[in-house]
Order: sequence, then C-alpha cells, then structure tokens
Amino acid sequence: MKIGITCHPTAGGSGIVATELGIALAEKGHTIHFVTTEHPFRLPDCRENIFCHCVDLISYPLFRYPLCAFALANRICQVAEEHAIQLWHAHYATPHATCAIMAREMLPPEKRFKIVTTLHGTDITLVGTDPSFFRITKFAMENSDAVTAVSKWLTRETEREFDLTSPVRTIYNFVNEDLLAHARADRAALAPKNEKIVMHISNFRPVKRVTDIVRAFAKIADQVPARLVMVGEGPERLSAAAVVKQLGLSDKVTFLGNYRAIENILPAADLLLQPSEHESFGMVPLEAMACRVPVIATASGGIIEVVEHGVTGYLCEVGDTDCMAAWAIELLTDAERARQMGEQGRERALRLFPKDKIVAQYEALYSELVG
Ligand code: GMT
Repeated sequence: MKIGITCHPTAGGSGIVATELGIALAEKGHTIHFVTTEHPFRLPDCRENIFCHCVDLISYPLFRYPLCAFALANRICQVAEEHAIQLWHAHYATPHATCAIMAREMLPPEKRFKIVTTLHGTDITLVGTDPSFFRITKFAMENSDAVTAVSKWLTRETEREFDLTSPVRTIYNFVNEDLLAHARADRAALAPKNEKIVMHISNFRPVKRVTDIVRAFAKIADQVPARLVMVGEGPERLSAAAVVKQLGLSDKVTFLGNYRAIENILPAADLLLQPSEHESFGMVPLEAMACRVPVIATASGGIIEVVEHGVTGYLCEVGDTDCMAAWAIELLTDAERARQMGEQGRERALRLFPKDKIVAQYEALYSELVG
C-alpha cells in the first residue's frame, strides 16, 4: 500500500511512534512517504521504501505568525498526487489531521485518499479541549475515516469530551524489541563512582512535572548513593536546574540534553522516574520496561495500562514525592527485587505491546478502509 504519514518531527512520543510505525510498515513492503516540517527525530537517513518530504515554508512580512499548517496541507496534497497515496496517517490531531483533510479536499475525487488519525494525548487533553481548538479538533476527528487512540483511557477521554458520531478505536503503542533486545549502555560513563542511576527522559513540558523528580531525588540521595540523569530538552529544564541548585544537588545531577539512541543509555538506569500530571500512554516507561528497568510513575491516565503496580514498577499519586522516594529507596537497596521487576517489565512489554501484533492492527485498519 502507498501510505503517507505526518507527525511532529521533534523528540516526542507521537513522532517516535509514527516513525517506528513507518519503518515497520516499510519493512513489510509498504511504501511510506513522510511529510513533516523537518526530518523526524528517530528516522534514519536512508531506508528502503521510505521517503521523507519536508514542508516548504515561505516567510512574508504580512504574516505575523508562520502559516505552517497551510504549507503542510499543500505539501501533503502534492505528495499524495505525485505518488498516488492511498491512505494518509495523521499522528496527533493538531494540525496534522486537519491538514490531511484539507489536502484530500484539494484533490480531484478519484485521487482522494483515506485518512486515519491517531490521537496521542495532549492533542486531546490539553490542546483539543481548549476552547480555541475544540471545534477544529472535533471537525478533524469527524472528517477522518477512522480515529485511533493509544490507550483505553485516551479513547474514553476523547469520547467523553467530544460526543463523536463514530467510535474511537484503541490501538496501543508498541515497543521496538529489535532495537532494545541488544541494548547496551555504559554505566561507568554515567556514574563514575558506581552510584545507583535514577533516570528521567522527556521533553520537559509542564505536564511532566520535572521539579517533582528533583524533589523525590533529594530524598533518595539522602539515603542511597545515587545520580540523577535527566535526558531531554524543553521549557521546564531551567526550573528543574534551579531546584537542583537550590537543594544543593549540583554534583549529583547530570543534564544530558536530547539523546537520539535511547537504547545506548536507558539500560544503564537502575530505575526510571516519570511523575507526570497525566500520560495518555507513556512511551518512555514502556521502553524502560523493555530494557528491564523498573519504573516509578504516577497513577494517572493511560500509564496504568502500561506499568503494573508492584510488578513492573510502582505507581504513586501525582505530586507525592515521598511515595516516589520511598519506592525508589526500596528498589535501589534490594537488588533482587529490582532484577525481578526488570524481568517482569520486559515480559509485560513484549507480551502486551509487541511490534508485530500492533503493526498488524494498523494494517488491518488500513485494509478495511482502502479495500
Ligand atoms: O506531550 C507529550 O509529552 C508529547 C506527546 C507527543 O505527542 O509527542 O506524548 C504523548 O504521546 C505519546 C505517544 O503516543 C504518549 O506515550 C505520551 O503519553 C503522550 N503524552 C501525554 O499524554 C502527556
């Protein structure tokens, strides 16, 4: 099948899922055309059956704000026409689903493609429910041929907020076990004094509550020789750095910035901390589990469908840094318990979120629509 994909190209869960899905579909013989504002973060430079088209943006003094969505719709239309695209998969409703709909409408009827929109979380919970985006998000979903969401929780939230005419289908995110099966990481490079490694990976948005990580870590470091490794970039990094300084933890915390090859770093962690306000799914916890790293997260949103409390990690209430620190100290001081949880995490990741099974679900959906 000839498939188009749009996604946010930056280091974020939705872009990573879209990229991994595109790669998996290309390996199965489909032809994939990405249309994005820049080369997607996790997409290798050259892959068979994969083409990457970047959006052409003009700047004109009259436009106070960049008109990126129009340029994206225009590029989708061009690519779809030139390559006879049968199905467009929009990852993240805003603006990708709307742009795909605009592009489809610009094509003559015989060249129109089907549209699948995958909701990833904040496109519904933060952006879509904001009054400034509510109607256009609802329009995007109602004019897609199928809408999927990455967890049962997000499916329920979407149906509750938007009174849609067609049901939303849940298709979970998957783990790239090929990548993580042989994952290796250099512990000594991250913790030269052989301290325990507590890791956090995100795009440092407010929803990630990164200052909770530092506060929980202060309590952990009080009891256990430990290092906090913060991976990623984003608006809250400076606040986290300020709390590190304020709590006198500067010599125990490393900010690594964005890191593309997560498999070369995640396995070094003794535990992953993810204290988000809510997560529709939690790609990083899933990748941690696949690397046998226990996860301490918040029992909010779809993350409870990924992390099993007491089995693959522990779940605390949002903001309860005492709870996070207590479970962390238990894990960091009981190597056998941590090892067992790591194994159970990998088993759960591969059993519930395997690439083959999830990619086949998308393929079945595409076939249902394209015929
Ligand atoms: O908002 C973010 O944190 C990034 C966002 C994205 O779209 O890149 O992540 C969302 O999509 C991921 C992939 O489906 C999910 O694993 C994340 O849980 C979700 N983030 C939130 O719901 C906060």
